[in-house]
This record gives sequence, structure tokens and C-alpha cells, in this order.
Amino acid sequence: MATTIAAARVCETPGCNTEARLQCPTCIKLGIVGSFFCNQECFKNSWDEHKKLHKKAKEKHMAGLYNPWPDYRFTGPLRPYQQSPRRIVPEYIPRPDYAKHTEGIPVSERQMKETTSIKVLNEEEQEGMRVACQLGREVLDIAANAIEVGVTTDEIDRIVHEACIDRECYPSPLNYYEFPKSCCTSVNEVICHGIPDARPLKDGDILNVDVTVYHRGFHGDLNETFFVGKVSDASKELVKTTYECLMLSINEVKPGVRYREMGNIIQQHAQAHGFSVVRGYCGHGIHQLFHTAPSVPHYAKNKAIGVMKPGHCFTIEPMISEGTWRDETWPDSWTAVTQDGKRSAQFEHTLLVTETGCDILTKRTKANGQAHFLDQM
Ligand code: EYF
Ligand code: CO
Ligand code: CO
Repeated sequence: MATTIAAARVCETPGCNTEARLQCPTCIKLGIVGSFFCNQECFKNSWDEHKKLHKKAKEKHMAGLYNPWPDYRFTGPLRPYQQSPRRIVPEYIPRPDYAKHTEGIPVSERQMKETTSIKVLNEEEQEGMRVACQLGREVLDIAANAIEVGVTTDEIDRIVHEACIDRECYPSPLNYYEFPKSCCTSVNEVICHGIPDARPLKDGDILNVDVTVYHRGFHGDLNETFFVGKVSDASKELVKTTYECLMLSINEVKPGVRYREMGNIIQQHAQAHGFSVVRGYCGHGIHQLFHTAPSVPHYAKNKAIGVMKPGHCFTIEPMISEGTWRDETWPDSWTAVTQDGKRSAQFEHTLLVTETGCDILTKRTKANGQAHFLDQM
């Protein structure tokens, strides 16, 4: 165990009182402030006592009582809990380029970054998307059935991860720009990209589970917001309106329609119910790439480029908030939350533009008794 050099303090070893510049690396990682030692020898000699601090911090973290970012002002009541170790995908499952890259860089996406031209999928590619999206649907439905008071979001992630592997899918979020988990779980004031952790779901929470699977070269992306136990009427109204925003915009998808029109439909409906539309995150083109052209903003009067054509594949995934539309990101660099700490909900489908409208590739095809918020309204 080596130490890290920092500004001078006094050595932690009882009775030492020497100037200390070496900081314990585990303490840095765990956010424990003020653990300094004068030299490696002192650090080694104190180890048996010192490591108890790590154990205490981890126990607090498991219980959500530990703040890893003492200088961060949380916008709402939610706090981060401990994350489990990274999950493994067996080698035999084909994976996207970023899954093999140490820094999680999607090289093939980056090559297309500047292009606004939208790929028209051929019949074989469309079939690839249909299969991936229906597998994604199965995975989300399995996760949905596990949601109840007391279940942790890490357990939801484990279920998603295993359901992916059972279907020969790679969970697309895992290692995407180094994202640490297999799905996103966004609770209450989290807008999107919440990281599954040891927090047990509470009665009255709303929980979005966002699943993307990569199967035989194609990504299928969908999400839904679920009720945990008994949810307030205000949260029910938020979730219902968000679902309506998605379905109203999907109803207008057909060849010749401008992508920028989706935002007008969504904002009109959200505002009519007193809610706001998040502007920082958009729907996206999806096929062999997880995120590509077009970008599909959900707010009105946007400047999105492009007109829908048969063979285009893209997501619509409106995030609708009770209060402000403004977002900020937790110091973990992933979790997007509302700036006022009020709740936000989201629904997402992957769509294929057809000659006359669109196919909802991620729709429910089986009346399988799975949890859906509409059944609990
Ligand atoms: C680089 C991520 C990267 N991004 C998008 C990466 O489209 C999605 N859901 O519908 C989606 C899902 C994930 C995702 C999971 C991980 N990421 C998140 C946040 C910032 C960021 O910056
Ligand atoms: Co998604
Ligand atoms: Co998406």
C-alpha cells in the first residue's frame, strides 16, 4: 500500500506529531478527509488501526449515510450508496468497440461525430434492429417484475445483466465512456443516467429503468418509469403526462416530418400539465451505433436537422420535470439531477420509420402481466 503526496498536515499516528504530506490512497478514494502520515513506515505501523476507518466509511456508504463529496450541495434528498464491483460479460458474447477499449471510447461513433446524414437501414439491418429491440423489451420486463420496496437498484442491475447474457446480448451501457453498470436506474429527482447502487427502493419512489442491449451488431434502447409501492397523486400525474408526451410524439412520426417537430408536440403537452421539458439530453439515431444522427430534442422551437425517411431508426425519450427543466450532474460525472431537487420522469422507445408511419420496435408484444405504471394508476 503506497501513499500519495499532498499539502502538509500532522501525522495521524498517535503521539507522532510530525509534519505529514502522505495521504492514504484508499481514504482519497472513499472521500475520507484528513488522513495524513509523515512517512511510509508510520503508515505501515498504523495500518491495523487505520484500516478500521475504511471499514466504517464503507459501512456508512452501504447505508447511504456517507457523503463521498463533502463540498457538493445536493439538489434534493437522494444520496449515492455503495456500488458493487464491475460485472463481467462472458467472452463468447459479441460486444461493441467501446466494450474492449480501456477508456470506453466508441471509436466507430466518434468517426461519425460530425455527420448529420441519417443512415437508411436495409431489410437485413431492419430485421437486426427488430430482434435487438424485442430482446431489450424482454430484459426491461424482467427487471420491472423485480421492482418493489426494499429491493436495491444494484439488484435491478444484476437482473438486467443476467437477462442480457441469457439472451446473448451485451448490456450496451457497460463501459460506454466507462459507465460502470449494465443499465441506468434513475430515482425521483434523477433525470437520467443514475448508477445502480446499494440504495433500497422506498415506498413512494418513482424509478426509471433504462435498458439498452447489443445483439448481433445492433442496439435496442428503451426505458420506463415505475411506481414503487404507493406513489403520490402528483408523481402519478408526472409519470402519466411523460408517457403521453412520448406516445403523442410517436403518433406523428412518418416520412416527410421534420425531427425538430417532436419537441413542439412534447413541450405543448408537458406545459399544458404544468411540467417542464429537460433540454440537456436528446433522443438519438440508433442501429449498429448506440448514439448517432439524428439528434432529437424534446423541447419546442429546437433546431434539429433532418427529415424522417423510411428506414431511419431513432429514439424518442422525453424527460419531463415537476419544476425546473435545468439539470446538473453529480460529482460522479454521470447522474443527471434536477437543479431544484423536484422529481423527473422519462419513457423511451426505439422507432423505425416505415412508408406510412413508424413501427415501435421496443413495444410490448405480450400481455404478460408485467408491471406497468398504467396498471397502477
Ligand atoms: C459522455 C453517458 C455518457 N448515454 C445515453 C453514457 O441513450 C441513452 N439512454 O436512452 C443513454 C444511456 C447511457 C448513456 C448509459 C451510459 N451512457 C451518460 C452520461 C454522460 C455521458 O457523457
Ligand atoms: Co435508453
Ligand atoms: Co437512448
